[in-house]
Amino acid sequence: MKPWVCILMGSDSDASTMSQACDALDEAGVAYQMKVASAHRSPDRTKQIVVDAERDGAAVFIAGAGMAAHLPGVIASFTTKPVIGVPLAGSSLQGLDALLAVVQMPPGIPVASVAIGGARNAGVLASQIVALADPALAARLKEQRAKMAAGVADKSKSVERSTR
Ligand code: RP5
Repeated sequence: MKPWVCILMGSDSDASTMSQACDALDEAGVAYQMKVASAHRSPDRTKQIVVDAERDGAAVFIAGAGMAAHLPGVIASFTTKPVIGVPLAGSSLQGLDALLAVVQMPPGIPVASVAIGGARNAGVLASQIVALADPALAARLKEQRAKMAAGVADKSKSVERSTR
């Protein structure tokens, strides 16, 4: 069974940000599924999806939520696979509420957090975790880094100025 990444989000209103995780996984060639499951509004559905996903070979979970963002922590309570939380801005606190909810996990049930709205990095990090057991994927990720480095030099050319 080829490892894949299970992406969950608290609401369909999170989809435009969370799809950036899919973009990163597409670029890396890592399989995924993305669904809505709320820690508060549909706790039974959330548990079932996590249990089924782990049984079916999910290697990493990515969970995005805003406000009282308990979804990543609840997922982590149902699995020992790594869980990456994506705190989302969607309230008057602009994601700070979600960030604190995601990172302040009790000892023994960790959730790794990316930045507020950092779904792309969640996809990259999940790819790196899957690559631990996949040398071909690890090589592709190294190629992506090399392209990124070349891109910085290109961007510099368009803004470089000098008086010497
Ligand atoms: C959270 O509440 C969701 O993750 C979303 O970010 C936020 C608002 O949800 P909706 O009211 O848009 O469904 O659970």
